Amino acid sequence: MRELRGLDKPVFVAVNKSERRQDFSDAADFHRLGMEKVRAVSALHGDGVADLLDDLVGVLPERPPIEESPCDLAVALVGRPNVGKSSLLNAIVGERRALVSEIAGTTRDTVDTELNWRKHRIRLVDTAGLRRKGRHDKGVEYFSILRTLRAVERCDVAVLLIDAEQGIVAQDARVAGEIHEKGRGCVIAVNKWDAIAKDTMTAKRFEEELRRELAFLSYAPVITISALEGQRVGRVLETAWEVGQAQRKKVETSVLNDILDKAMRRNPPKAHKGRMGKVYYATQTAVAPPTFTLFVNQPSNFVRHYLRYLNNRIREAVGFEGTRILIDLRKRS
Ligand SMILES: Nc1nc2c(ncn2[C@@H]2O[C@H](COP(=O)(O)OP(=O)(O)OP(=O)(O)O)[C@@H](O)[C@H]2O)c(=O)[nH]1
Ligand SMILES: [Mg+2]
Repeated sequence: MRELRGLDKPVFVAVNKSERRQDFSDAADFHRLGMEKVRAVSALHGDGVADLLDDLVGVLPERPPIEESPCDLAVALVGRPNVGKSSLLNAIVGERRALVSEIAGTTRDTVDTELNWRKHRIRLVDTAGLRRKGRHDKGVEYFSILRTLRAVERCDVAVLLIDAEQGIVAQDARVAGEIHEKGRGCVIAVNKWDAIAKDTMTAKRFEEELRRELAFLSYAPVITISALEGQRVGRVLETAWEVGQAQRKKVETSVLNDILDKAMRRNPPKAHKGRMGKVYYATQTAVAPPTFTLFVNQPSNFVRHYLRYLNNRIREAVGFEGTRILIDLRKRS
């Protein structure tokens, strides 16, 4: 051990054959040897191995970004542990690619799967579920969150899975917020639809609850699915593709200005400091998410709810299902 310390590298101690020990009182002995990181593991049964791996991952140097093979669409499957992300991946791909189990936290790392779909190349990214705070899996939890955020960052469209049995929980809102903030496309898939008692109102009521809890994602299509039975899993991919297209859609400047003219004539912005708000000219300046720059006389005339009104009119006229739309105001005198 002295030699190991001399190397000036992080050292971890794995105390093997610990499967029979309930409390790990011997750890103190190992700490006395000057080793900071001591883990009781059982190579035979797998106890503690994941935690050890998390310790190791924690000291790895930042990797340069991985060169990703080009694809037409990257879809991330995100959601709380056990919601059925890996099951959905398997159902879409049609074979058992990812490990599925009833133990929350089965998927520990992000797994990419590429598939051909209608002559398009699609990358599906299975993620580790965002975990609730737990005393024993701090490390696991932290890295799961980081991985989810990273998966959202590098996707075009995120499929947010919600558990039909559990309803919407705080973690769902957290991931949803991230998708929205990053301007990624979003499809909401309510999974385990097979497992709940249903009447004719169930789907409607569930969607109402969703819209209330995740109001900012009002643009995201909702699909009720069963990854287990394969119900509507094809629709998920199809919808994700459409959302991806919507994200990259470009509106011609003349069309855009027509939409805005009409909307403003129907419902002009309130005068501010005695002046009427005017849009001289508008143009789409970005895609994914679609961003519209409006050159106006007085930005202060365009208050938040008025921008929402214009936003909705653009959405109505063009159809941007599954994607956020941004309006950017520029003052032009
Ligand atoms: N009834 C029902 N059970 C499902 C469905 N989809 C998944 N499950 C079950 O839910 C459990 C978790 O499924 P996974 O696919 O491993 O979930 P996950 O989201 O990948 O979980 P983590 O990797 O732990 O984050 C398993 O027991 C699945 O069989 C579904 O549509 N209906
Ligand atoms: Mg999984």
